[in-house]
Order: sequence, then C-alpha cells, then structure tokens
Amino acid sequence: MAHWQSIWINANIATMTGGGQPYGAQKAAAVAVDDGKIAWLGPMADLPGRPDDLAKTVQDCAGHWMTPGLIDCHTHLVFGGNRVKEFELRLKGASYEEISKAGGGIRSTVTATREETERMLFEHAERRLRRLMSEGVTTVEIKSGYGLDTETEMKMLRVARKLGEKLPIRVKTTFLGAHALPVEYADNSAGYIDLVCREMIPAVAAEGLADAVDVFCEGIGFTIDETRRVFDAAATHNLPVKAHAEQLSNLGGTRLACEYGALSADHLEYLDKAGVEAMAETGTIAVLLPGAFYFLRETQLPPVAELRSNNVPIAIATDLNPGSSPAQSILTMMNMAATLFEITPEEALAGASVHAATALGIQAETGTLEIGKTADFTLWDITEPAELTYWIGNMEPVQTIFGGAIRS
Ligand code: DI6
Ligand code: FE
Repeated sequence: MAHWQSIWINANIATMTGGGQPYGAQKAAAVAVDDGKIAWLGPMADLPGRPDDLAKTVQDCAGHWMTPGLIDCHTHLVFGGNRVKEFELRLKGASYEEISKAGGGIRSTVTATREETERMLFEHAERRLRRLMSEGVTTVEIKSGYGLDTETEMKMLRVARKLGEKLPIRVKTTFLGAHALPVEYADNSAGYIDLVCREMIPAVAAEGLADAVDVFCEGIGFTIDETRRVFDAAATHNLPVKAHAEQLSNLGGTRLACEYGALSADHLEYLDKAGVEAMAETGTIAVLLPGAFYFLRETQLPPVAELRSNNVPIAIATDLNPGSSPAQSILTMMNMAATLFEITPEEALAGASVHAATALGIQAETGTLEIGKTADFTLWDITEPAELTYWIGNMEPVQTIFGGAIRS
C-alpha cells in the first residue's frame, strides 16, 4: 500500500548535513517524497517495506550520487546588454576602476537596463537562468542594481519574481539600489542615498518585491556611513541585509554588516581579522565569488584559512553579472574556488548548498537532504562527490528534482 508519492532508491546521497561522514554521505540509500517534501531518507536496508508497496512511483538511481539541488546565492542575472567592449578594453590594459570612473562600468549597464522593456529583460535573463538550471541549480538569488531609479529597480525585481513564478526554480530577490551612483546624482551621493532610503526601499517593501537589501560598500561604491543609512532603512521594513564588502579595498563594510546581523558578506578579498571575527560572532556567511576574482585578475586572496579556523561558513556563488563575472556555471565556480582559493571539494559543495541556503535565510527549507525539507535534489553520474568540483564545464546532471517534481 503506497503511502508516499515517490521514492528514489539505490542512491549514494550527499546529504550535506554534517556529522561524521564526509559530505554527510549515506551509501545505498533511498529518499521518499510526499507533498513536495522529503518524507523519509535512510539506508535501503531500513526501508519499511518493498519500494513498490511504499510509493506510487519508484525511481532507481542505479548507484548515482544525489546532492541537494544546487544554490547560487549571489547573482545579478537580470540586466540589459552586455559589456563585451569593456572586456576588450580591459584586455588592452584599462582597469575595472578606470572604466568605472570614465562613466562606463555599471553605469553602461544601467543605461541598457533602463532601455529594455520588462519582457526583453525577462527573455534575456531567462536564457542565463536556464544555463544555471542545466547544472542542477534549484535556487538562485537575483539582485536589482542596474536601474538606479525607482521605476527601473522595481522593473528588475518584478522580472526576477516572474522568473521564479514561470520557471521551476526558487528565486530569492535582493534590492541593490545602492550599487552605483546614477548620472542624475553624479555629485550628490547623499541625495541618491536619500532616494534609496525614502522612496525606493519603502516602494519595494510595499510591493513585497525584495527578500533582502544589499549595498556595494566600496571606494567606487558607497561609504560606511551611506551603507549604514541604507541598512537602517532596511531594518525599518524588516528586511535582512547583505553587503558587497572588501572586494577592492578594506572599508570595514563587513563589520558594519555584522552589526546589522547580515545574512552574508560577499567578495571579501580584503577582509581583515576583525572582519572575520565579527562574522564568526554573528553567524554571517562568507560568500566567495571566484568568478569576479578571476575575471578582474585580482591578486589579493580572500582569507580562507582564517575564515575556516574561525568556523565562518563559506558559500560559493557565480556573481553572474556583465561587468565583473560573466559566469553562468556554479560548478565552474566550485572548481575555481578550489583552484584559486584552496577551498576543498567538500567545502565547495557545501558552499553551493547548505551554506548558500543560510546566506539566503532559507536553510530550514532547502540546502541539505533531510526529512522535512523541500525535495530539491540532483542526481549525478559520478564516482564520488569531489568530481563535481574536479571537472571544468559541461557536467550535466542525470536528473534534477525541484519540489518533488522531476524537472529534467
Ligand atoms: N561588485 C561586483 O563585482 C559587481 N557589482 C558589485 O558590486 C559588478 C557589477 C558590474 O560591473 O556590472
Ligand atoms: Fe555582486
């Protein structure tokens, strides 16, 4: 008598729940799904009956590895145009900061994003999102930040929400109005921060368009005081915060973010000891973005050893954006995190699952494989989980399950 909707049998499961085994592995195991959630998980030998009697549909995994659905917890994948011309300029010697100061950089994407209709933005973003999904990603975060006016910021967030409604993937949205200074406010950053705090955040909150608020706290972004003002406005609307911090210099943005109980601080190449300790205290996730490090040819490495010894959980994400990280592959980022940052393959997978979920505040829902969580998982034809971090490019899952339903 079947009482579960479906069951996946004969799997090696990387539960990512910690404990004794690397990857929280359970070999020769099964997962039962009911109502979109994991109803049972354990060794085949402990199943309370024959699979056919226990569930309506039985999927035989034939010894494949099962991981949590992957999570890309930091992207800017909704934007107009691209920045291939600037890429070519940088290859000829111009720096990212020089291009930004000359009015290019983020601002050129802002112009292109303002020009695109909601429908065009959706179509372009959908293509990029499907590339992430093809690697077994079941949750993605998407930031605004290429509108820099109320109307376009909201347009971007509506597109992000719509992607989550139309496609079989969970989308968490982040308002990043404080990403750059728009031309209209070229010499008036106080005025722009006023607009962000008094108009944009209330409007975005009123329509429920954002799940968090982020700030680019940087020499070419916003100061500590400006960041504080944005975080205060977020707090007024009960929105959790995140920060792009310590990417190109050390302003202390991470410590400030921790004061506000930030979900995550992201980039972190220039993070100092005090910043690491602040993160350890508040349980803020360190989101490392090797794609941006690589694409900007950074040389300053994030303090991985210090983060590790202070037990700060590390997440890995694509930072998918047109300027500093045109990366459309979370698995490639796991490889880069290993090669460039000396992240272990197990840390890399945790960084794209359990810790990425915590960076989005949804660890109770997804990110590990355990009873009660949403049935988001991916099956791989690999001999061991480290293979996911080992190969570069074109690793396709055998199957991806989102909310208990087979997606592909
Ligand atoms: N840091 C980044 O790496 C991206 N945004 C940010 O704050 C870059 C965005 C861009 O160049 O378009
Ligand atoms: Fe970013």
